[in-house]
Amino acid sequence: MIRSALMTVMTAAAIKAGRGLKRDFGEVENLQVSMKGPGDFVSAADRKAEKTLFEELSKARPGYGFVMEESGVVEGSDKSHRWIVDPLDGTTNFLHAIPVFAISIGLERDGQIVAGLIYNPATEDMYVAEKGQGAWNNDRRLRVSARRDMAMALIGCGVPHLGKAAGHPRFKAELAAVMARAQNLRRMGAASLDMAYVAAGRLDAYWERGINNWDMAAGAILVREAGGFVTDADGGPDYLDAGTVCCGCEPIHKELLAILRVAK
Ligand code: LIP
Repeated sequence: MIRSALMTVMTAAAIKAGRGLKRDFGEVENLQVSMKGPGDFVSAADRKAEKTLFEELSKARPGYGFVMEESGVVEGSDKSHRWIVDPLDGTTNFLHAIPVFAISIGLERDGQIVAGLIYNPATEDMYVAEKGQGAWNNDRRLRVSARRDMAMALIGCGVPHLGKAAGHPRFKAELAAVMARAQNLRRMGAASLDMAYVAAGRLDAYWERGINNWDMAAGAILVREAGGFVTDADGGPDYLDAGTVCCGCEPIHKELLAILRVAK
């Protein structure tokens, strides 16, 4: 377990915001059958969680900047630090009352992610990592998978939704190529949890295109502190800016990149 002042701050903020999300998630299950549906309700839940996170983190670390999914960029007086926050990652799962969603908080210091937290309030699953202090799931130390054989590997992925039809041809080519080599694939619907599962060794690797820095920031340090590798989906280092990610244990990450590179 990480017992730093920083992780205490991040954990307290996530748990406070998570209480509201957990309550709203219970409501969403009732709204599934209503004509209006839960759309607006989920947007309100998302914004409420973000407001709580902003207030709690600002109180504890005044001056830090923010990059947030709903409210965008808030410049801080401390130009070295910024929080990269997704208050509700896995929005579509939440909307459909599927308990696979998370609060994701990353802390960037001088351009490097130095701490991350991913919390699923529906399952009380808390994943934390801090530079040099390892990656943890509640009080279990995390290590990436030891698998070396792609034919035995379980690979996470992200399916572009209907509104991202431009990405469908490339994804279909990549999916076909990976299906021909990996044991199987999984589509969880929340990038942060996909990366937490890679850090926990449950997934051997994961890739996705068309996601945001707030989806990846916390997951990236979790994977690295668990002994894994993180690049963009083309093998480059600037995944947060590229909006794509490929991560995993070293041999499977390397082989997955090679498969994606030639997928046409
Ligand atoms: C989601 C990601 C997911 C991706 C979805 C969406 P959101 O983030 O976690 O991996 O496939 O398109 O971007 O929108 O739920 O915060």
